[in-house]
Amino acid sequence: MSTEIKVFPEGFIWSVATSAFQIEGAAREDGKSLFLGKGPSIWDAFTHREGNIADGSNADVACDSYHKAEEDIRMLKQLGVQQYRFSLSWPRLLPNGKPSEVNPKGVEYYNKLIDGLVAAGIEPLVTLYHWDLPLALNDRGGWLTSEIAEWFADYARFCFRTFGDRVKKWATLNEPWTHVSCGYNGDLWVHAPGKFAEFNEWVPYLAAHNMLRAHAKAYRVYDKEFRGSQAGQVGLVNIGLWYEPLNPESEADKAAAYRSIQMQLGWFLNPIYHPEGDYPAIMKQRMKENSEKEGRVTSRLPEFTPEELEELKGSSDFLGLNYYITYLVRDRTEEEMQEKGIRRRLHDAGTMESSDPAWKHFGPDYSPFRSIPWGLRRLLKWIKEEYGNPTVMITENGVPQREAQSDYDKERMEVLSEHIEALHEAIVLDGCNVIGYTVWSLMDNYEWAGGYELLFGLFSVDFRDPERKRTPRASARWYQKVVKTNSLVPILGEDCMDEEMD
Ligand code: PNW
Repeated sequence: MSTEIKVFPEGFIWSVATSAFQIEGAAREDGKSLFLGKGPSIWDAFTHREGNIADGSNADVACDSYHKAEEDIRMLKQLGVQQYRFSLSWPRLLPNGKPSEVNPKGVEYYNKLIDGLVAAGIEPLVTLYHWDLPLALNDRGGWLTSEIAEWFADYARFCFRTFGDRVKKWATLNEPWTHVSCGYNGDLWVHAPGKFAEFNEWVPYLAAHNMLRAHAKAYRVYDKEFRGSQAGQVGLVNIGLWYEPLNPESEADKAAAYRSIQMQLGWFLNPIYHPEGDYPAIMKQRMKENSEKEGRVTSRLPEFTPEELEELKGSSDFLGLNYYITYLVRDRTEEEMQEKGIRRRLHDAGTMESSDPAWKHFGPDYSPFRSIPWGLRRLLKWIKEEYGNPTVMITENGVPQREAQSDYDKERMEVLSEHIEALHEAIVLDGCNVIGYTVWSLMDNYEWAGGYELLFGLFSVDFRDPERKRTPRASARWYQKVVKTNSLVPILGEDCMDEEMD
């Protein structure tokens, strides 16, 4: 790292993130059977089915944040962050997914949290959907039914109406790419709803299609019914993987990297951010050719109607970007295309992905997490060039550790530092329009299929303690200084653990 002090532009937003299912617990609170309390989500069902979660755990209690709003706010105040990104649990608010039944206790909990944040001067960035679909809606087809766009728009309207007087930043969906790739295909991890793997040629594309339609509808609801009175912003959050050609001299590998990016991030951004709209041309072409080769008469990639294309275009006031990893990618030869059991994504893009063994790896063997900070800079530059330098908020970036590792989390400070430095370069040297940065996560929480094996918190949580005691790690103390000085400060020595965090 260079020694020059990296100061961020005035007004830069420092933030931390969580999501409802991963922290709240209280999975069956307030009388579910009468539909007066929280309804079950696809993740409640999934985690209670054997064999789905690495450590066999569930999130019935998780961080117990449903009962600890004050404590969570206290931690945020300690960090001094300007923004807190969290999500609303759709089934907690609307137990059967529809606004015809509202759970008043759920509304109460989020009111308390939002009021507390506003009183503390911390701006809420609220994600409407972070993967916890009401089970009742999944039973009627979930993301595979076209009706869900309306169901989601109704839920969004309910949230804008209920909380929009105080919430001025909304993200409709968290990472549709991950939700459909893992939830409907078992790529990377197997996630909820998780039983469609046998139809994985087309199911993820249909789910993604409906997620995009749902996003656009919710955005237009805000436009028409709330923007005038509430004057907030609505965006969506995507995960961006960066793809570097394995052999930078090879035209075939460069083309493979281009296809990979367009068929991952472009899949979700092109319809919204590209002046031409719709799915990326290269993706439509690949999907059509693949489908023809398979003897199909229509492409596995669904088509938008002209109205939907219009509704999607420009339907985002800011782009939430999550960044974790980069892959090396090369072209897949014709022979390699014939292999059995190729991952769907790689088959459809015609690519082979790998990692450089020199990249630092975190967590158990199955974990994809590695440190490639320069990938973030290249990704941001690509977004700037491809979509005309839109407003970007980094809505997640983080480093996992195993439970046994100490609260002096030197590695997390180092790796976050390197990413913040790359981000600074993207802003100052490349002119990327990035307005803020968010650490995943405020505290250790339920890491989906990884259970409690991968812990991302600036605060550790003792999951064996009924009180779920939270303790600031060194990285919390360090991030507090970054936020306070609006600059990248050196990581802290072990003696920082001797003092109380102020
Ligand atoms: C995010 N990848 O998912 C999610 O938004 C969080 O809920 C989650 O806890 C966090 O990251 C850590 O896993 C990811 O391809 C999706 O590398 C995909 C990747 C990483 C994270």
